[in-house]
Amino acid sequence: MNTAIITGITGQDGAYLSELLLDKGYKVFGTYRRTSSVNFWRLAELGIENHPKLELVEYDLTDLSSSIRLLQQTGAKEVYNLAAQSFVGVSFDQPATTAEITGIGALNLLEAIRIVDKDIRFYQASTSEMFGKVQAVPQIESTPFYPRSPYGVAKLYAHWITVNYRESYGIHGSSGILFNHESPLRGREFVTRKITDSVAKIKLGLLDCLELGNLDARRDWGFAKEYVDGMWRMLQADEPDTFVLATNRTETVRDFVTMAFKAAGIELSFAGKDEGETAVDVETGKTVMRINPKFYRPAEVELLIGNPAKAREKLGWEPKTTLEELCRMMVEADLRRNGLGFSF
Ligand code: NDP
Ligand code: GDR
Repeated sequence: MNTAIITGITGQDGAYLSELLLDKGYKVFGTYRRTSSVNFWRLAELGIENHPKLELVEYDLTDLSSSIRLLQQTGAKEVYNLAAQSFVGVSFDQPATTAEITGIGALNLLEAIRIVDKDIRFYQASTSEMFGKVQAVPQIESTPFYPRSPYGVAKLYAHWITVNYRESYGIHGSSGILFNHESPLRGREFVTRKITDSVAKIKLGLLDCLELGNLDARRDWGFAKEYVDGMWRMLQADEPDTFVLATNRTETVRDFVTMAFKAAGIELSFAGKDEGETAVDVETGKTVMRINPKFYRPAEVELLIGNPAKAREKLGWEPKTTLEELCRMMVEADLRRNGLGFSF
């Protein structure tokens, strides 16, 4: 039986990847960190919380001996390292913690693989944030990196240590440079879900106005469920490698705001600029979006757009869901959840 470890099982990608591997007949060990109240709502939303082949394991990825024991006790043949302090904004306030979890966490798993069994395959959740202040458009695997946040810097370490263990010890370690991917399971601190959740609340009369930071940032947004399939494909390939997963389309945060309100039947009119920019509901005349400078970042990634040609050619991977479909799916899920009186 195929056996895999997924670190970060409580996150968006951890949930979708678990679903995918369970559907393929894998035994999945999902790791979570100890907190006073662990929340498995995403696994519950997918209906896999109590799946007989899913075992939840407490694990601290900042601890090397804990990483070694994890591999020894599970006998897993594939490790997907998805756990991270993954919020760019927070990384400016907690740079050292971010380095420890997001950077050194990957090293601990690679060291454990080197010690326990070099044949274990490893996936590192790398990110388009490593391109940061972009050096070419669109970005591909060979585009030079220039991270713009402590998160991006930590991820760059994890990326290069994966490449280094591949080259030094022959470990099948692949790095997926994934561009932003979203879904109804996205955390509410990230901009797309913050927008769709707020749009739903405004539509239902539970909120007056959505507050955002930089509306001009451009992102290449895809559907998370399709991206976890790319992760799996990387570990099935004969050779480990580095792959970009992206849609090759970029839109501004402002475009996503317009799209989300439209999906809820609300037409917007924008006025003002910079910190004074607002959006008004054309029908009611009410201001439903305004800028709050507290959401600006000390250094911003202005433009991301990735070309996934290598993944298409070598892995047969392709994004299918359009941004309009994705946005609608997220707004509908948030309308349903808020309508039922809860929202995670
Ligand atoms: P989430 O933020 O939804 O999930 C992150 C996971 O990491 C959660 O399970 C979280 O656990 C866990 N985690 C955080 N801190 C620790 C810690 N100290 N110890 C153990 N576990 C911890 O992220 P996504 O699912 O969106 O992303 C998955 C991975 O892919 C991340 O590494 C992210 O950086 C990376 N990535 C994501 C992209 C995206 O657009 N989604 C794009 C490119 C890369 P808890 O629930 O306890 O907080
Ligand atoms: P990002 O995602 O930083 O790209 O990292 P996020 O959704 O947080 O920000 C995207 C862009 O939107 C701008 N923005 C705001 N962002 C947030 N969160 N809240 C706001 O109110 C707001 N207003 C404007 C941001 O400044 C930014 O430009 C995500 C994470 O999933 C990372 O883990 C992952 O590596 C990258 O995507 C690829």
